[in-house]
Amino acid sequence: MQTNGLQKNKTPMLKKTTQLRTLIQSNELEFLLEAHNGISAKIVEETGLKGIWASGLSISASQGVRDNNEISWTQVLANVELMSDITNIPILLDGDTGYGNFNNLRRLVKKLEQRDIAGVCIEDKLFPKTNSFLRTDRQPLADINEFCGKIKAGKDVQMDDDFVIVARVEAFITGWGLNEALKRAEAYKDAGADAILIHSKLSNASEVFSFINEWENRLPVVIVPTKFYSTPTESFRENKVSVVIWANHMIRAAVTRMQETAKQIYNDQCLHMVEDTIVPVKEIFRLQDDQELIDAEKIYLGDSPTSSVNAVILAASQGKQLGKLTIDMPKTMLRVGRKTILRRIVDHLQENRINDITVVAGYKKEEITYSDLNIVENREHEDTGQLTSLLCAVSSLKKTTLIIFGDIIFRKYVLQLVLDDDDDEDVVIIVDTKINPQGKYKSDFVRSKTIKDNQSIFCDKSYVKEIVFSEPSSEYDGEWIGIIKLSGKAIGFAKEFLKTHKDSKDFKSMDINDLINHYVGSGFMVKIQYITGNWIDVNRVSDLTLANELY
Ligand code: SPV
Ligand code: MG
Repeated sequence: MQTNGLQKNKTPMLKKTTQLRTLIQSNELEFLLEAHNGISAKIVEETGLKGIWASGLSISASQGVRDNNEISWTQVLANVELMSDITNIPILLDGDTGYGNFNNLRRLVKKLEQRDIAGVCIEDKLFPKTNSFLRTDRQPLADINEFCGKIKAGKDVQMDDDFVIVARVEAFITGWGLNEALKRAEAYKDAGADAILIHSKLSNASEVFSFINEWENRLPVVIVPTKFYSTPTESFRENKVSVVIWANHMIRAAVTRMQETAKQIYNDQCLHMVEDTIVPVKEIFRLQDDQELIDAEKIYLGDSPTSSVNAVILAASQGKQLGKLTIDMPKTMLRVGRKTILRRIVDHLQENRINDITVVAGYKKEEITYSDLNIVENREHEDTGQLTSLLCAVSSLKKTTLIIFGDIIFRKYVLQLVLDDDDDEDVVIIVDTKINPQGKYKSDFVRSKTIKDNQSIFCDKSYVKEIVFSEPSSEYDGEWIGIIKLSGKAIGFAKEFLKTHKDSKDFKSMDINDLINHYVGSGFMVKIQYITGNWIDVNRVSDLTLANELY
């Protein structure tokens, strides 16, 4: 099977189970750090730590519930699956008591293996468990035989020999002494456990060290120094601890920063003070590995018919007829509903995967602040026409270029009509058939010719005979709305036209309609795609009012 670029870049890794087994059996002191969801797991992995503790306490806390098996085991499973999906280091799940008896544990092990979780730790208490630092005097221990049966059942059912089962001894936690702890550890070892987690609630490591001393490394020992955090790590090393679990520090760190941030936002009712104290959104995208999706899209989506199209939006004019509304901004930046006119056009383009967008700005160009656009300037916007603006964007006339007026609002399908037109013509324009002959405002009206095409299911095709800037009249076939697609020879023609005419005395007053007529006069077939309504040219306050009603 042919591989693709993404898979080739993957370095082969050891199985997660093998990684965890190696870590537990290594002669060095090793560490696991708690994580409770996908993003915290990823953050743990990025530090270089070799493994993750999927803490029951932290997973519960992150959902706002108690560490008393209040969330179901399948909810835990779903959570740990997401953690595993996003990371390459092994996860040891804190499986509490195994969520029931031996049979429940069998099912848990099966489901964990299916999700690439490297191991599970089970504790010798009763379901539903209570956290080891709460009401410990009232916590009964599991019957030794019953717990051994559970371990055996788990070991019997695991498919991968390297899957790890850690048996957690809670004898110290519940007030039993060293002998009980040793007795249990021994039994759990004989039942097949891969390591013993010896837990303690003391603020020093005396209990765990006394256990280790007697235990003599018959199985690797795992500890959780949440309460005896002040014991130096070097002592753990000297005492031949195998693995230290930092069990809840990611959730506690998150809670600290969330409380601070929430309080600050509540007090300030604004974001100024917090913005620089938290990660930028960009960092979230990085953690989510957005880049991988960009790369994958290149491979799997391929070049869609529109991805090689770019756009030029002519948005240099102030829009004086809009009066006060355009004193401080160009009309392209006026809002219609929740979005500016320009943003609406850009969104339609981007929805069609057109991301190479150039805007020719002029009046109050600094008001056009969108960072995803390439802005060029027509400095002479006050006394020049559309072709001067187009000249400012001449380097943006590429393979297939859409030119769009920056003051029109149109429905999404209008853009699709012109993009989907894959006939051979190099110039396609959108024309509205609806003309109000009583209308008083001048616009670009079109006279067309129709050519019969019996080959096509759409039969007849319409082409521009002439485009005239004039008062409306029924003698025209429609109104050009200000969207034109140029491709093939039409691109070179436009560049040549701009070059040869730019110094002529009437160039300053020339508009795109002049270019269209030059296309027609030079033998280009300027194809028409008709629409009926569904767009608004925002020239006056009444247009804006209408646009706000409709969009
Ligand atoms: C956990 O992290 O959920 C643990 C360790 O089981 S402790 O909270 O210390 O019991
Ligand atoms: Mg726990």
